Amino acid sequence: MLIKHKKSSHLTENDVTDEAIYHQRRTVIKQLGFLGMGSLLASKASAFDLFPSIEDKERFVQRPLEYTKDTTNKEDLTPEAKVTSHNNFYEFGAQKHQPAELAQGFKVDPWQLTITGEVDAPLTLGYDELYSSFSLEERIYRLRCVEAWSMVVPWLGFPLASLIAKAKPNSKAKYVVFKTLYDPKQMPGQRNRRIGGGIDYPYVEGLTIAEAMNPLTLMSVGVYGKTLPPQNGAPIRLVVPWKYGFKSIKSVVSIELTEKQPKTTWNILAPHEYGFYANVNPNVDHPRWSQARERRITGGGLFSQKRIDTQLFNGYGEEVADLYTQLNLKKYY
Ligand SMILES: Nc1nc2c(c(=O)[nH]1)N[C@H]1C(S)=C(S)[C@@H](COP(=O)(O)O)O[C@H]1N2
Ligand SMILES: [Mo]
Repeated sequence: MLIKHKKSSHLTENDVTDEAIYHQRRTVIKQLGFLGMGSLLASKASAFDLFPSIEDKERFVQRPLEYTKDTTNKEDLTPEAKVTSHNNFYEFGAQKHQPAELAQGFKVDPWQLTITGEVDAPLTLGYDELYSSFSLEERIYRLRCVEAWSMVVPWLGFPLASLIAKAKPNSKAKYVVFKTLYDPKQMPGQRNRRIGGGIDYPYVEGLTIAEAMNPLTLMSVGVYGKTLPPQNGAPIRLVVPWKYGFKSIKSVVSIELTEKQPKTTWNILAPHEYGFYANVNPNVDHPRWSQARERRITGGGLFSQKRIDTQLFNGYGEEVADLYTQLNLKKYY
């Protein structure tokens, strides 16, 4: 029996989504076990082809979602095929199509994620623990790249706050620093500066502790109801929906709590263009282009996009604006 923990209090998809989205998301929810054993077995034959192994196929079936939260007011999801084929993951090449191709053999099991630094209870999570230590939730978030394209993505994951709480931060913990795996053997962009876009690896990102503890900040292990594909940052990546996409660091092996603000990858590379905060802000242009609007990658044809206005904090002001009341957003971009 695969569906062990389902509580009657769990919402069904009908409780939380309207009719159009219900149909759009049926297959996803099927894979998550909401529709019971029969449909689960039926879906196994067809819908799980993207998984690397049978164990992975069953991962999210074993754990029902705590709840499904759509923070976009039902904007159309970007189709799965585009979410998994139009990527920025410079370790696997600086062109959008490269990660999906060059990351296919990326080995993510075994994996170790360590939480260290200004904490009383440092901890290490192995591959299986990434999926079993926390209740997984589905969160539908906008993703706004600093390059002015955007998507709407159904992530699976757990709040970063619950992970940090486990490590028991001490009073010196002011920042949270994340690092991506450094493994030039597996990552062509780390072997070759031209392929890797001139970045000094490992890729490093950071948040203030308040940003890290905000309930919107997610550690994601899946997308569209399945284990994360390598090009989206398997086995675990950060998702910070009110900041430009480059903050949402992929394939994380280390989380360190520090007293000092860290130097972060894009800020080191081009400090005038990419700040530490990187909050989505239509009123603060990139030196080389406007941030007032964005190209939303939508369903339909391969290149179908729609031009829309960019929202302050990517539309998440209600949840996060109070973090920045003391901050000059033009100076601290
Ligand atoms: N390690 C690492 N993380 C990364 C990147 C990267 O090149 N390396 N690119 C970032 C950028 S610029 C964006 S827009 C998002 C893209 O995430 P996606 O490919 O899942 O849409 O990942 C971010 N995380
Ligand atoms: Mo990006």
